[in-house]
Amino acid sequence: QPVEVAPGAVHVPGWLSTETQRRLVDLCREWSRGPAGMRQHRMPRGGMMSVRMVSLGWHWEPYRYSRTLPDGVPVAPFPSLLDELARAGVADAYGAPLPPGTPDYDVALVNYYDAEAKMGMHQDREEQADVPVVSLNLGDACVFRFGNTESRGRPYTDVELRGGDLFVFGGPSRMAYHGVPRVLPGTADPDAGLERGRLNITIRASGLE
Ligand code: MD3
Ligand code: FE
Repeated sequence: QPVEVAPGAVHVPGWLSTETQRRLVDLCREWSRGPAGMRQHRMPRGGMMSVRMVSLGWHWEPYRYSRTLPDGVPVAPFPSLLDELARAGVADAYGAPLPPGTPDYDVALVNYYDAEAKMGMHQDREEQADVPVVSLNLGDACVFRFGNTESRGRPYTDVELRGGDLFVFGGPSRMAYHGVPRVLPGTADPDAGLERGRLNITIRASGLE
């Protein structure tokens, strides 16, 4: 069932059971509460991001990871459940577990997209470890744009990511430009716990500390 979109970029549609999706949506609601909860951040060039985020373990700020949010509030801890899910996801996507000695997963970014939110084309290159990024998708589907390693522009491939899908980005795909040009409102499975919007949990190894 895994589909290799590019070398090291593997899409596994329907990987999360409905029950696990509901459990993750509940956890995202918990993580969203409190002083270190869901926020809208400023972009490197000054505008506000349309995506709302919760950072767990570390917070990405232009262009480094920090243990504190921009106002000094400590980042909430990284839940070990997400390390377990990420490792299981890599094993299923690649057909083999991560090799022994691979650094642990220690960062998760929970991204919430309302119907209008989008994310521009960018690379994720602040991590100091070459460990595949794991993306878990909940709620509404979106158009995910997977590009090349040279520029934000063409060639790129548009993939529809739906609630319950897993995507793993490792090897040569780890440094590819990628973004979310649009959400597809009203496409969520009503039984999967999120009635509106899209949640994406990206799980990474910072290689720090
Ligand atoms: C490919 N998030 O948080 S998930 C991000 O749907 C981010 O919220 C998007 O891009 C989202 O940085 C896309 C898929 C994703 C995440 C990280 C990657 C793809 C990636 C890192 C390297 C290559
Ligand atoms: Fe990214």
